[in-house]
Amino acid sequence: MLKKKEKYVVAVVGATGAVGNEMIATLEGRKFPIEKIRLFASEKSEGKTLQFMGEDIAVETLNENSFKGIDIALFSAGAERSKIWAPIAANSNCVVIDNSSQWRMDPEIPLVVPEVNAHDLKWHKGIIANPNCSTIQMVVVLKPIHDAAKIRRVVVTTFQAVSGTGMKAMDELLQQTTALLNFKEVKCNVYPHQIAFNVLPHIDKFLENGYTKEEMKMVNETKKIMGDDSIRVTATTVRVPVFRGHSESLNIETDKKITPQEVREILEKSPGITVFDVVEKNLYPLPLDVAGKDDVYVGRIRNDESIENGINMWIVSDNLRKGAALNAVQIAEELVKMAN
Ligand code: NAP
Ligand code: 3JN
Repeated sequence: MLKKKEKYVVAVVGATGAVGNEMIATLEGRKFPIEKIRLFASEKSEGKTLQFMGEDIAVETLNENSFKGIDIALFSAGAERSKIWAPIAANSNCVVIDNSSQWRMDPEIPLVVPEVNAHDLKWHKGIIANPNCSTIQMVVVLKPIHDAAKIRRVVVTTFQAVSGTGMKAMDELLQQTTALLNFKEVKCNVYPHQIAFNVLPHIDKFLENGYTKEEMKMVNETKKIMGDDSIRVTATTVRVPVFRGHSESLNIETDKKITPQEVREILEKSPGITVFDVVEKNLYPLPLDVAGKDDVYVGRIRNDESIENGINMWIVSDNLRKGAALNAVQIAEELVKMAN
């Protein structure tokens, strides 16, 4: 448990990455009460410095004693690193907020989106898991609807930005686009196919059931965060040539009838959501507009006319902010509120 203090020693593990960079910016932007920040990355980054509050901070590599004196560590260095280092950190009385999939489905570890299940933070034992970006933006919207009209089934298709894959993927989209516009040959290193001017129905590894790991993360994580195993979820996750901002087409079936207007009113009152739905003026959320913003944006709210109790909508959120860094920092803020 976090001890109450005026200011905390905070670490970012994976500080040089796409998510780590955003974590540093989010801690700074939200004025998180920081006494000292420690930044960790791989040996490749030894000698690098990163800026925090106008100061140059040296990037360190991890060792068994790294977490001594650190109150909170935000991890975004991948599941293998989390598997090794999160328990070591927790044993040093450091609370870990882990962005990887390593601990998400462990029944001993809470999986938290503060707008949905901040109450689960009460039972953490030193490690808290941050969900997958596509799950986070979906459950922020599902929860208030579920409270008003129990959700039976969700059919979701995602349109995910390349920043979800990290720095190298953003570089690959830039390189490929530049190459194509200059009539040069395209190189594919990160994705199995060209991503520039293309759409790939494939995120993370394929599993035996024909789904990808990303799709099954959305199915399983949603049930755990919502605390309801009865919600049926089916997902198709797709990579699109967008730098930042994941979009999702959501189809929801509820137990009882709920109208698009009721959904609009419920979502307008819910935390972390902006309804942006003025189709007469061609207004709906777009990743270009939502990049750099905190909320989950919802538009195209309409009846599913093919079933009795169905709603369709379009949701967009910044995958590096609410999908990763912001959610992790919001968890840290909740821990600070709960500290004693
Ligand atoms: P990225 O841009 O490739 O960055 C990876 C980071 O991990 C870099 O800082 C890298 O340091 C660091 N790292 C690698 N090996 C390390 C080691 N042995 N010790 C310490 N640090 C090490 O990837 P990213 O997009 O930021 O994603 C990082 C991780 O965050 C992912 O693997 C995933 O688990 C998680 N993630 C979660 C979400 C979500 O949906 N919530 C979204 C994206 C990513 P160097 O620069 O020194 O190599
Ligand atoms: O691809 C995306 O848009 C989100 C990617 C998330 C991700 C990337 C690499 C490893 C994860 C994740 O958060 O589930 C992981 C992982 O930790 O398994």
